[in-house]
Amino acid sequence: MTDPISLRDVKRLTVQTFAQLLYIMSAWAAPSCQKRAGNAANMRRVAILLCQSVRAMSNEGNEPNGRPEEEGRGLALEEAKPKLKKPPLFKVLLINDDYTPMEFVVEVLELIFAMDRQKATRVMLEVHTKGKGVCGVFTWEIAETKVAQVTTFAQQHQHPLLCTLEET
Ligand code: TYC
Repeated sequence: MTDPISLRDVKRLTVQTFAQLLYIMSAWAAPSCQKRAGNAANMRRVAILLCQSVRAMSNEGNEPNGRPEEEGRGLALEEAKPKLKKPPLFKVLLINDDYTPMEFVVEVLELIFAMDRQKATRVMLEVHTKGKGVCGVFTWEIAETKVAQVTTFAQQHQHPLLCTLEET
């Protein structure tokens, strides 16, 4: 007759199944998106930790001669090296127009892009003469916030100032 299944076996199998599911699911987290790739790496790390605890659980039942009860039955996984990728960067650009006062543009550059008056004047004149100019380079969330701040501030003052972003 086969041995009855112990509570420890049930626990171990549950954790092992969960770890395997987690590992499989981590492959679905599309690596095209940086945030999700980070989540996938975390899921894999958790799955590996769970597998290690499953192995530890199996070893709790070692025979007196030191032979593990379940040698080789766990998932054979190696710790994945964390793949760190630099985030994509975005240029925030000001676009020239004929109506926004120069002084207002300088103020925007001082207020929203933390430039001193000298630098703000230089950037404003560059936009004025070349048609567009870079106010700064940021990660996506920050760049998007800066564009929104400039747009709202310009609208509040009824100026047609345009601000956009461009991937570097
Ligand atoms: N061309 C504008 C003027 O002569 C000044 C200006 C500069 C407007 C930069 C927009 O992004 C801009 N008043």
